[in-house]
Amino acid sequence: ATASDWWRGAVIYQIYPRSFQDSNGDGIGDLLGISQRLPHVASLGVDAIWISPFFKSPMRDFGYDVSDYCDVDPMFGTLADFDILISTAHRLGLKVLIDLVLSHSSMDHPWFVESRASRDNPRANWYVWADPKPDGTPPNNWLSIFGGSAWQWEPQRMQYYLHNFLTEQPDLNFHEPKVQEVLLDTARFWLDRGVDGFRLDTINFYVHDAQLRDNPPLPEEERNPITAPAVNPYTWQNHLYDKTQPENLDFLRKFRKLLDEYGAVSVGEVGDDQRGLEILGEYTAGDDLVHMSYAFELLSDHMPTAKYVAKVMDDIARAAPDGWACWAFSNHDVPRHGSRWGLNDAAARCFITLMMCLRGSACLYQGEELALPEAEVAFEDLQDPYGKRFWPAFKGRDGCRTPMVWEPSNQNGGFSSGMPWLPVSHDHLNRAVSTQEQDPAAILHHYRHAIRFRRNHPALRTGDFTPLEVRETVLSFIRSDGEQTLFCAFNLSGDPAAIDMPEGTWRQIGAELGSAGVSPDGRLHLGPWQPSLALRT
Ligand code: TEU
Ligand code: CA
Repeated sequence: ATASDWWRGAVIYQIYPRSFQDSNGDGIGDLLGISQRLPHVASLGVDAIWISPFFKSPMRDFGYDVSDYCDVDPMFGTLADFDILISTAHRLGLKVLIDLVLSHSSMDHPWFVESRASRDNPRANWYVWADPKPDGTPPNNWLSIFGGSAWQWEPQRMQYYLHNFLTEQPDLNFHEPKVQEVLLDTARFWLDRGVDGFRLDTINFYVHDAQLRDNPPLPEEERNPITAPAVNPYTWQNHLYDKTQPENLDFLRKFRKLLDEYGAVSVGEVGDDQRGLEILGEYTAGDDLVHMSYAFELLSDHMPTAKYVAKVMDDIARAAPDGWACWAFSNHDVPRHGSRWGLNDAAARCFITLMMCLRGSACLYQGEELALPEAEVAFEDLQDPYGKRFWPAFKGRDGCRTPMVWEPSNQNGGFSSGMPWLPVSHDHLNRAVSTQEQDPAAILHHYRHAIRFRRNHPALRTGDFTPLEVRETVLSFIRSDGEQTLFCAFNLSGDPAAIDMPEGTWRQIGAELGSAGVSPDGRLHLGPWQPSLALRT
């Protein structure tokens, strides 16, 4: 692997800036706070950080609605604070990825303010405008992920505009070349400031069907009853036209050219329930599109079985033989995986060890290394507009966005001397960083061991993946880069399991991860949630 290939097999730590560290007591995390806490991140042994948006924004979607792409929101600090963050991170050996939300802007962005004012201003077609149907209803049946029609009426123009997310997040019109140009310029602005790359929000939503054709309904047998229209009929449509158009690739190619000028990298978020891995393959194939694609398969509602993990690895090998995934268990959009999957401590340890042994890169979400459970957030404290809209069927995303806990003594967990924007969860205080630091048996240390284990084994970072034994709850596989070959086995259950070692001579490794050794009977006897790791000699 070369230095420019650092992203292959990298571990990326996601920071949600509102909730990481507040440096000035206003209850909201900020860039200086992040800089203060970066030594903790570096101590985990990760390669990079991904910082969720900190750009100027009215915060209707907490920064995923940008009103100035080239400035820091005053709530988070200044451009000078960002420069400090970059230099601090680089000094600590961390690469910095920032989160570009190019598919839509905030409705407060000056471009939209101008665009909405009339049908003949210079930015009139920078957003997606369409006439109503003769009866006044929206131009087609496209739906917003956050509920309702994807079209919003604008009385000034007497037209509808498209918003795939909140009505406050109008979609930019990628069919307009000037829009593409100006967005590439914003990326250049940050590259010139020294970022190492980008997490790109919702890249398959960039381009829409210019003919605005209706999406067909999903056939009844393909509809998932759990994502029932009681919450949002979005997933019961076949999204042929509102997203994932072939022209997305043209823009991504231009974007990649720019990245290559700087040796920078990209992680593209491709959210598609119906064609996820296939699109991942398409968007990361070759070396002229995104480097990696953020995969949703391990963000599943239910705990992945060993069989499911094997199937996902098999599916991706087929659908994306030249592609590169970035796996995640948790992020700022879903309930924390410990709670989502109902994991005990042993299970949580086993899953991170497993992730560090999978082919692909990995994103960890702040607080995951502490095994924080999902926080209970009362309706009165709710901040997420998505949650407010669908409560109580869907409680929104605040439960995974509560502040980090650094010290147990302070009532705000060391996050802020003021009143935090979301309450610090009481259940989190006894898992604070400083508490776990003092306890060698704490999961925080396990995360460090697992991340270091991957770092120290090139075969885990870039080697190929060959499944050996796949059962419902037991999985073994080989990772090999030609020079180094590792055997990895996992018991993803609370019951003991026995498994055979493959042919050859092996040396057991990974004692610090609780790796099981071969028994006198020549087999591996795995305890509950126990891995076994070995190196071919
Ligand atoms: O999320 C995109 C998004 O909503 C998908 O993850 C979606 O949940 C999935 O496709 C299920 O259908 C990104 C950000 O992560 C999120 O915080 C923002 O709210 C959203 O974009 C809008 O910018
Ligand atoms: Ca602050």
